[in-house]
Amino acid sequence: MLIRVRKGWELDEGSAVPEAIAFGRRHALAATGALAASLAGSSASAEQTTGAKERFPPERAVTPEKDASSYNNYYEFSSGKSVTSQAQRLPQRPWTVQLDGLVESPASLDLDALLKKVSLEDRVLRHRCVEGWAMTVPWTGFPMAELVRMADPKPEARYVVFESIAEPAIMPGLRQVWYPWPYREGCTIAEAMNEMCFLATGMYGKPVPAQNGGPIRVLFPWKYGFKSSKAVVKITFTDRRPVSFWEKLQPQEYGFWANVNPEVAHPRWSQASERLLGSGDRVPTRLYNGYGEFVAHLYKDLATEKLYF
Ligand SMILES: Nc1nc2c(c(=O)[nH]1)N[C@H]1C(S)=C(S)[C@@H](COP(=O)(O)O)O[C@H]1N2
Ligand SMILES: [Mo]
Repeated sequence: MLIRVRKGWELDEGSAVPEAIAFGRRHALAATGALAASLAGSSASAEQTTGAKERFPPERAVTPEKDASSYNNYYEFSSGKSVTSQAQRLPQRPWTVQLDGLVESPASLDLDALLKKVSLEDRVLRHRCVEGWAMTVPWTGFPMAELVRMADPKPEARYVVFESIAEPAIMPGLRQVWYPWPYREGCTIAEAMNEMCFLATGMYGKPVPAQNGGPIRVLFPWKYGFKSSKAVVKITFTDRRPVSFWEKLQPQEYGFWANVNPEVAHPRWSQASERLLGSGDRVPTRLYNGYGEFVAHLYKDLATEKLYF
């Protein structure tokens, strides 16, 4: 990406430096809301603004922050879309991410300590929910690959499992006992090492709000949104393919791979197009959510797998 910057909420007070030095022009724009405006234009204008080409061009207008942060899927709180006020009860610090399973270096990582070790970057990414809505969001975070390297998986490890926090005292959705809590998702090690697999701690130039999966969430921009686990507390390396939350519940409808493909319909609806949060416009859905150049190679030898649900 263009600029590797530490945002204010990721710094000790003692190491804070003046905004102009730490954040550069791009962040200064973000702070005034001009970043969203510039990214809403063509990638050419984003290029002029930032002085370089985006690694993952968003190719769409950035979704208004109020829409991306008020229309959420977060079943631990509710099966409705309005979870903002309830989610504020989830403390965002202290936060520990456990690395365990088939690794040489198991660890309990304090989030603030972890954020000092990784290379933070900004990415504007498209998100496609399996339900047929989509958003385009500016995130801050770091590549999952950095965490995989830290864990140092053993040769027999083949999959990575992400577990979300489950706090019954705070999360009323957990009382819906027919769901297989805690929320768990997974991928292959090759997918986790792909440059597009991201861990986000910032959104719209601020900490990721609790309702969007703060303080740390996974992003698989080329897969349906349910793969992108929120509020991750544990990352486990294993030799067995995990059965994830939605797959346990509805194996005919939600699979392990869940790559976006407009030509493979969900059993109950078409996946050919998607509705953009904010504008409400309907646009065609793209294979791998438009990120095929970065990820399609991961699947070339997996023709017998059900890659698209
Ligand atoms: N822990 C957890 N993670 C989750 C979910 C959830 O219910 N619980 N919902 C998923 C689904 S279906 C989607 S579309 C995205 C929604 O992310 P957003 O609310 O930030 O838009 O989060 C995903 N991650
Ligand atoms: Mo979703």
